[in-house]
Amino acid sequence: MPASPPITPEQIDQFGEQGYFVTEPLFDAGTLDRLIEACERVQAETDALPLHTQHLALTIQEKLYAEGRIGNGLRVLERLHKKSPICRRVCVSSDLVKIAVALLGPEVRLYWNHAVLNLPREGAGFVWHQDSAYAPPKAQEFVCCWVALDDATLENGCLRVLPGSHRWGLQQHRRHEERDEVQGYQGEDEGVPLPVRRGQVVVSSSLLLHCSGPNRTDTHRRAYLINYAATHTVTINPLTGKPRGNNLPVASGGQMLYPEPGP
Ligand SMILES: O=C(O)CCC(=O)C(=O)O
Repeated sequence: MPASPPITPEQIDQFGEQGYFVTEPLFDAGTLDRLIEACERVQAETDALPLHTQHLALTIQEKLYAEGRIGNGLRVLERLHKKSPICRRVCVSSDLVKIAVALLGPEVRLYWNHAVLNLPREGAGFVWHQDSAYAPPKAQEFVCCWVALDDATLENGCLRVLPGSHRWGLQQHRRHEERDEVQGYQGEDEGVPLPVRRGQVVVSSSLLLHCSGPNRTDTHRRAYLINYAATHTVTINPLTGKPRGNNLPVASGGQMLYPEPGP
């Protein structure tokens, strides 16, 4: 029997038509607090490394942030499933896997996960982009789960989406002049803001154009992003001979491979 998904038929329809939907809170305060603690620990451990070691430990995107080349008051912490048991548990054993199975089919892999910390008063947010533009091969479509670790508001930089833009296919992305980000939409449409309470999840197609706003408050706006792909769509990296991304199977035959309470 396939796992019963914690989403409604209406949400599945909205995902198909508009490219996203917003869940009710899926995580309790204890889990969210533990995720925040994990982010703080990983951030502190990275910052405590001597700069040359730090740079060896960082991914290319993290290096750009560390060097201030993105310089927009954001911190990105990647591959948290390898650095924190609670992050791994959320990636492999939570309702998110059931949502991914409902949207992608019975064979699902964890494709990528990272936390975004939009810093108090400093964070500028992300420019319009499709997540597929960051993920080779460029046109791959996967499912992105944006888990709010804090309430996300218009003031602190909640997500904005362009409903239906996932149907436009992969847009040409140009490097932003001031930030080391790519931008896939230059139009006038301000999109739809998605303020959410902590624990709610914005589930979107990786082809949906989205951005986030600046943080004009004195507190953090943090989110944990977990991406899942249908196993057959994950391509092989010719350099390593291995499937791209985090490459961790999380569901097979429609069943979670690590049902609660986690491995
Ligand atoms: O959390 C945010 O501010 C947006 C993050 C985002 O769009 C991304 O990492 O692709």
